[in-house]
Amino acid sequence: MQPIKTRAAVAWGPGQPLSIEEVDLMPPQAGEVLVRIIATGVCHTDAYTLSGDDPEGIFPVILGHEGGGIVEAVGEGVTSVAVGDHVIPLYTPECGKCKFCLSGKTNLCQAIRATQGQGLMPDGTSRFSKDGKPIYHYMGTSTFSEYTVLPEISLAKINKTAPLEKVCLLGCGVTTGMGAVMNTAKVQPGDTVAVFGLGGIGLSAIIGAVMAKASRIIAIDINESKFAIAKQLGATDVVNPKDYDKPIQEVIVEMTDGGVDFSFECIGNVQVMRSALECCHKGWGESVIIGVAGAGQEISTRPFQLVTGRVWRGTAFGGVKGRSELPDYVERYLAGEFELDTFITHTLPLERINEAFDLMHEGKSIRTVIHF
Ligand code: NAD
Ligand code: AHE
Ligand code: ZN
Ligand code: ZN
Repeated sequence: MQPIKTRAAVAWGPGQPLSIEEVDLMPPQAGEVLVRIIATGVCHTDAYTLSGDDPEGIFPVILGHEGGGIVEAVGEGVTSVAVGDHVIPLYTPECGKCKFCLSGKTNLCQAIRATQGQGLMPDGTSRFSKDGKPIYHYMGTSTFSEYTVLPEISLAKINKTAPLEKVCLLGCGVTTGMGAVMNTAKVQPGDTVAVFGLGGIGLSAIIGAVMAKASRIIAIDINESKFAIAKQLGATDVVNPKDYDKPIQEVIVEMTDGGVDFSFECIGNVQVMRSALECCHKGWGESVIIGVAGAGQEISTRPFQLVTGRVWRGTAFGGVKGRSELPDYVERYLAGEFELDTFITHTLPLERINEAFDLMHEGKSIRTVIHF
């Protein structure tokens, strides 16, 4: 197979708008797959890396990690996917063989984590270039390109009847929020829950809490325009911290007779992470960090918060193992267990992808889905 040209949104440097370019893409090498991306969501993590706050951020790069696509070609030795298969790219791959995959304790496969973090394919090189100069991959997925190359272990093969322009959201946001509640926290019927931040992740956590039959779901955001959707999805209470002259954790502790059973931080704000921990019930409350914080930022609390039984944990991709478990999320969507339309507040062609970032920063969108 010869190299091809592909339309892609290139991030040439931190803080710069993406630039739509025709770039060169090398064919898939051994163990790699060429995928035609049909649609991709824009997640806050793309904006985080574009901003320059990501310690692993590297430029020039093709961002995007919430895609849905169709296999166009396979490299030597690829057996688990074939041309025409519908796939969701995985920034958390699943090799099934590494210590992490075999542990049964985590979804954080480490088989290719080092090269992925350097913006490279597992052989240490990039498939993307422009005028002979390499452009880096992002999170092993680079879905802001019409065509992209991924390792075979970074693809979940899904039901062909699923609409890719919707289930692309299961490539990150929706799976992360639902999985954090059901997989990481394992919320049980009757539990009380607080969700901080009502973007794509927080709203998906609300869906997860409803599915887990939580008795109370307190949705917290400083942007009240998010409250209607939160209530529609099942939040029982909505709270704006700006309405109170005391710390929001005190407000929630008072509302819940001592604190919630579980809280979820879906923003990436280290002060809010502290509030999320401290609004948990003494003795057993657990707080799950989902939000990604900028370089150099650290969390803090009084150790007494943990001595007295609160638990602080975190989750990536909702603890979901992409190849073995994500196809079932697609089936559950197809079976009508949850919906995705509410999340897709905007759709745009690739050429207008910068508007998706504007909408996110202005707090006007939940998810913009980009079409190619
Ligand atoms: P988003 O921008 O769509 O939503 C964030 C929400 O937080 C907004 O509604 C905003 O109004 C609200 N918010 C901001 N500051 C607040 C504050 N001080 N108090 C209360 N609410 C506040 O973002 P998203 O796409 O939903 O992503 C949320 C976070 O999750 C980001 O940090 C993202 O990088 C991270 N993330 C992590 C994972 C993971 O696997 N751990 C996966 C996806 C996203
Ligand atoms: N590169 C950042 C960390 C970014 C991060 O935590 N990414 C999450 C996924 S966010 C998806 O929207 C993740 O999967 N983390 C696990 C991992 O191995 O990257 C940094 O701080 O260096
Ligand atoms: Zn994401
Ligand atoms: Zn592995």
